[in-house]
Amino acid sequence: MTQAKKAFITGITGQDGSYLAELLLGKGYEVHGLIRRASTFNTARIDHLYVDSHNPDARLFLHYGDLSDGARMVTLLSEIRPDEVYNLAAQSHVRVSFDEPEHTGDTTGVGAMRLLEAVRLTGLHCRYYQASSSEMFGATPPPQNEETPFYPRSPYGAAKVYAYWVTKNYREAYGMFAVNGILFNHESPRRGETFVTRKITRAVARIKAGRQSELYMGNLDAIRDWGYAAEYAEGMWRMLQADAPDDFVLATGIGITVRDFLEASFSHAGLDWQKYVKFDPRYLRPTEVDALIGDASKAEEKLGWKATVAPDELARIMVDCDIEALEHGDGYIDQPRLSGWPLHSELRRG
Ligand code: NAP
Ligand code: G4F
Repeated sequence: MTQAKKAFITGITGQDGSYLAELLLGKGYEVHGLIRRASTFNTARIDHLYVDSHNPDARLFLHYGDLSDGARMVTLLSEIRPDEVYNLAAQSHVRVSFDEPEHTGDTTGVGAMRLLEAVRLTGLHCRYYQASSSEMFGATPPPQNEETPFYPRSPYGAAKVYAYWVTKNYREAYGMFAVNGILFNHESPRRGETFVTRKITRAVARIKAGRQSELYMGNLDAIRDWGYAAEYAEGMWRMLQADAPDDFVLATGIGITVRDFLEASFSHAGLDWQKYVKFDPRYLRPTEVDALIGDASKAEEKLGWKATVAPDELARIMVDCDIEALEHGDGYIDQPRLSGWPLHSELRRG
């Protein structure tokens, strides 16, 4: 019998980590995830995947650790000996990175180097995925692809540029199979509540239910290329299955404004956004990224990956799920709605 492949995911409790864990378990992997110790549980996005480790069927294992602790990365990698490492952990909020620049640089930037160095020190021949970001392009106008110069506009963007280059450097210096997935904004019903799309769709559900009457927002003119996160997890995995390590953009190629996303979300619930949305300058950034629209033709050509959910359809999916979540209360987890990808129904809630 061939042994199951082992994957190690940092950031497994986040939006992308939960979809990636689902995908890999569905493909028969043994999945190991890094979680931070907290005084309350922070595993809501992966609870539906968890089987007690005493059960012989358990294939998801969680380990305490933090990207700020390089020694822990070494001990964990030596114990687990994964075939694939996905570095998704980061302080991932751009606005927050202006408030916590040092912490963001330490986890989002130097954290990647700690993990790469741990791979090197343990001598593992594993494949490494770095969660790079379209935020690295910053002020460089769209469309952006793998050749577009970086011009980060936030401490977060600058930290991701460092992580991108250190990943490339470990590939060139030590011959590691280390890749950068340069992902444009991708969202889902599991998106953190303070990112703009989820803030909007959650507000729509609450306004519809009479639980909220106003929504305070910042810059409505920013353009983003919002795709569906579950599809992007498939793209990450495909990058690590390629014959040679390379860097890839994943995006839908469609850019819409925050205002357009408001319109799509509120109108789907039969509401007029202009009646509820108010301006609050606290949500502006000292430097803004005006427009991100990706060109993912390299991923389509070399990986056979193409986004199938457009931003307006995504808004409708998220509004429907937020309305459903309000009705379900605690413990609700969305069902990935993938038209073109293999489904893993055995992992879903019945
Ligand atoms: P997310 O929901 O904010 O999840 C971030 C994850 O990182 C969480 O599991 C968090 O753990 C963990 N984490 C944060 N700091 C850590 C630390 N010091 N040590 C260990 N774990 C830590 O982010 P996401 O949307 O899933 O994004 C995944 C990755 O892709 C991130 O690196 C993000 O920057 C990058 N990215 C995201 C997008 C996007 O549009 N979603 C686009 C491009 C790139 P807790 O649960 O304990 O907080
Ligand atoms: O949803 P956002 O906070 O996402 P942002 O800044 O684009 O960053 C996300 O995507 C990056 C990829 O490009 C990731 F790397 C990063 O980790 C993160 O996932 O803001 C989107 C836009 C911005 O222009 C922001 O100024 O929405 C604008 N916005 C307007 N009002 C708001 C608000 N953003 C937030 N979070 N909250 C508001 O009230």
